[in-house]
Order: sequence, then structure tokens, then C-alpha cells
Amino acid sequence: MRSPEKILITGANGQIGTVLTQTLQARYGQDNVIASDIRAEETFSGQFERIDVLDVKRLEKVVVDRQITQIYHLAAILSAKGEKDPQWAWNLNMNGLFNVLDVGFRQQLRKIFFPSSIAVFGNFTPKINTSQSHFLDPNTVYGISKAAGEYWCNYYRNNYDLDVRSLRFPGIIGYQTLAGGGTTDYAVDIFHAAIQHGTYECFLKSDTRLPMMYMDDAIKCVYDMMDAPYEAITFHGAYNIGAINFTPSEIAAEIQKHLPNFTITYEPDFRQQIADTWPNSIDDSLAKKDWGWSPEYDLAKMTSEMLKQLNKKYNPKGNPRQS
Ligand code: AKB
Repeated sequence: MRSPEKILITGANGQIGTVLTQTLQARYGQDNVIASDIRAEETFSGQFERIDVLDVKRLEKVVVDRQITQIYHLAAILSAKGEKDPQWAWNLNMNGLFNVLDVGFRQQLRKIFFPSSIAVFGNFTPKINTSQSHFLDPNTVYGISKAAGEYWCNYYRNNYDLDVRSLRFPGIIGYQTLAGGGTTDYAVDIFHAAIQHGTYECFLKSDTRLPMMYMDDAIKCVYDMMDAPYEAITFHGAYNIGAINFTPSEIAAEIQKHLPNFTITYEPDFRQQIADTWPNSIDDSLAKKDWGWSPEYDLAKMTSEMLKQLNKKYNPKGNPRQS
């Protein structure tokens, strides 16, 4: 009989890792999900291993000792932070992935998840409805590492029969944690600022349109793709996935429907140049066709959920910030 799934998550303390760990624990049971990160967080409930993904011996030991069957490899340096120290970001993003792929092959893991990003696209990419098959032309070290990572995942699948699955995340918006080191972070920060201070200074221009996705949709997307039958995954790079897209002024206007006195100002910084190279919207028809991808949150639904959840966090006794 096939042994039960035992899942290792790298970068589990990050924005997506935190939520993915909780939902995987709920699905597979706390003992079957091992969160790992370079930082040990006291707040983590359940199984935790401290792992630096650059330490392949330690990674492999945990995989063997814990009888891991799947790895969700989330440890990475994002777009904005990576530009501060490109070689460090390249080393962590690339060699961390190689270690996961090599251990995955040697230990014959059943599946590996590797998140790529819209950052694989760049200046020469058509911005509207960016196609799955457009050539990759990243402008950041993060984007370059994700593009190379996609090719390597494809290589391991074709040459070593390793079932690696990947998708290109847009900006992810969730209330559970702050985002960290990305260009799309403003779309999370704005909600915290709106509730705590009633005002937000945005580091992108008012009309910068970017693809985004609510956290619940992102988790559903990962599950749906990972659960799909092997044959359904016809593309062995990373799938384009779309959900919503908006500009800072559009999300501010949506927040103002709930908090009419909320104000936004604009002070673009170096992240503007990164955002200017990314798509406005994504063609995800292949993900729809291959595994039935379909997001549930639009801008209005996401905004009202974010404000509801953050109000509970910042105003636990009720008395939400209003007009
Ligand atoms: C970033 O902004 O770097 C990430 C991404 C879009 O991959 N959120």
C-alpha cells in the first residue's frame, strides 16, 4: 500500500508559506506536514525544522528522517529585495532550487511544487493578456532566477522523470501576514495602513496596473494544480495564472467605499521601474483548460474580506474604523 503523504514546506514563515502550511496541516494532519525556514518562529504550531535551503546535507537528512514524499519549495528572495544584493538573491534562489530538485530526484519524491512569478516577463512582453508562450525576458535578478528555475524544473521532469509542477504567481494579497520584499507588496500594506492610520503613501504611481490574486485563490490554485492527474499537466514549465488586476488608485477607491475618509498619496521609488516591466494582465487559458483553474475573488470581494479580517485583528473589541 502507498504510504501517506509527508510534506515539507521550505520558506514556511513567508507570506504564502504561512497560509499554505496551515491549510496543508488541516488537509493532511499536523504530523504529516513539516514547516521549515531559515528562521525558527516560536509562533508556529505543528512540526517545524530549521533548514537553510543552501545546506543540502541538512535538507536531505530531514527528507530522509521524516520520510518526506512532497516538497513545496517556497524559500526565495523576492523582486525588490533581490535588487539590493543580486548575487545573494541569485545564489539563494538558484542553488536552493537545485538542492530541492537534486534531493527530490535522489529520494524519489512523488511531487515538488515550485512557484514562479509574473517577474519572468519584462520590457519586450506585451502587457495586456500576456500569453503563456511569450518568451521570457526578466529584468530583475528575482525574475531571472524564476525564469531559469522554470527551465530547470522542465529539465528535471523530462530527464529524471521528477514530477515538478509550477505556476507564475501574480502579487498575492492576504491578511494573515505582511508581504516581504516584493514589488506588489503595496497591495497588502495599503489595507493595514487604511485600518491603522486612515492613510497610505504608495511606492508605485497611481496608474500602475498589475496582476494580483487573493490568498484563498492562490492556495486553491496550488491545490488544484498539485491534485491534477499527471497526464493533465501538459506544460512542464510554469503555468500563467490570472485573477484580478488593478491600479493603486482603483484599489484605493474600493477601500474608500468602506472607509470614505481613507486617503492615498504617491511617492514612487525604485520599485516603479520594476513594476513598469511587468504585465498588466495575464492570459491563463492553458491553466483553465488543463486543470480547470477558476478564481473566486474579484477586487470588491477581496477588499471587503481584507478589511473585515484586518478589522478583527486591529480592533478585536469591535468598533471598526469607519468614516
Ligand atoms: C514580487 O512582487 O516580487 C512578488 C511577485 C509578483 O512574484 N510578489
